[in-house]
Amino acid sequence: MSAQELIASLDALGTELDVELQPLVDEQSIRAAQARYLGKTGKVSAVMKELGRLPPAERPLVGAAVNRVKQGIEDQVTRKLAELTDAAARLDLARVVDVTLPGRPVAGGHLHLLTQVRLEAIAIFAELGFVVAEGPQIETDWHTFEALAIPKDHPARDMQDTFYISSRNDEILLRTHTSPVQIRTMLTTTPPIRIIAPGIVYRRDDDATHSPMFTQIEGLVVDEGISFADLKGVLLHFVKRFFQRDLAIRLRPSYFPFVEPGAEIDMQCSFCVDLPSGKGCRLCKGTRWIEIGGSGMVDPEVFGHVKIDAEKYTGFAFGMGLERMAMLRHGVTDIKFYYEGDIRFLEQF
Ligand code: 2NM
Repeated sequence: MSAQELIASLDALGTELDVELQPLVDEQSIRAAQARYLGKTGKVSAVMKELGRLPPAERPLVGAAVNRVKQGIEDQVTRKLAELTDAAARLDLARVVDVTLPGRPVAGGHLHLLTQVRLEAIAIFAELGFVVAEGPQIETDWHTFEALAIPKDHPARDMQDTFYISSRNDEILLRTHTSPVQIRTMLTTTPPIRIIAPGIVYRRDDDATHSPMFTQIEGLVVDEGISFADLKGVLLHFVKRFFQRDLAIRLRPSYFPFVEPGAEIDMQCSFCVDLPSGKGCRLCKGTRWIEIGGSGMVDPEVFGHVKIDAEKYTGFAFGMGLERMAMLRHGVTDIKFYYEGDIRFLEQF
């Protein structure tokens, strides 16, 4: 064979091996194929034996081709073995991981109990035609106290009860109720007004039943001919809808500087209403009534501050604590549970 013919037959070996390797699926047979080409009695060695018959000048050319083809064969075998390990690894994985099993469920989040209760309360009042009003949590003394006819020496204004933002003046504070929202609405809106003001308020209070930060929902209606009967009708409807049963309410005379007359709102104790007449329960301290908020007819002095004609308009207002409402609805025993963020508490609702 000429040098040219030898090089051509060497090059053909690469393609030949490719065809041989294709169907092989185990290392042993791949190694055997490798030996058939590169082994002592292999196809490459056979070509090399021909080398001696060539004129010395042509031998280096064919020698270089032998080395190139040998390297090529090594590479083909290495690649084939790598493919095999890859496939084996995938097969192994498929054996230990059952891909048909359902996935691990991701725990879905939900709204905080207080947010749920707030939205439910808003929805009930919305059915009655109320719209939500909001305002800043950092307020002025005027919107929080002065406009509500709360006198300068009233205990609510005391440093003991109110968080003031600056120690040098008493003008800027954290609102202690959401009533400044009603004041702001009355300043910018002409009656009829029908608003509900839910939101966070702050007081210097911290014990088992009081948190320095809590949530209120207040309501305000101002129009011609609004009466105390309208107030009672709205509150009764709210309590029945919120607690989903036919509970009675009573309005117990009480004093707030910004309403006249003013009343505390009591509802029948939902925990012992079904017990045969008698002693009541721990929650209502045996009275069978539970206080849920305050209310009253807006004092004409408040209308004066917000330039609403008290000769033409009357109005009622009320306020309730949402933490307490949620406690009564869901049997929560300590106000601190709302704010600790303990998932074991939160996920129950
Ligand atoms: C309460 C109880 C009674 C109230 C009054 C007003 C306003 F701005 F119209 F005068 N807003 N909220 C009010 C009245 C709030 O919460 C215990």
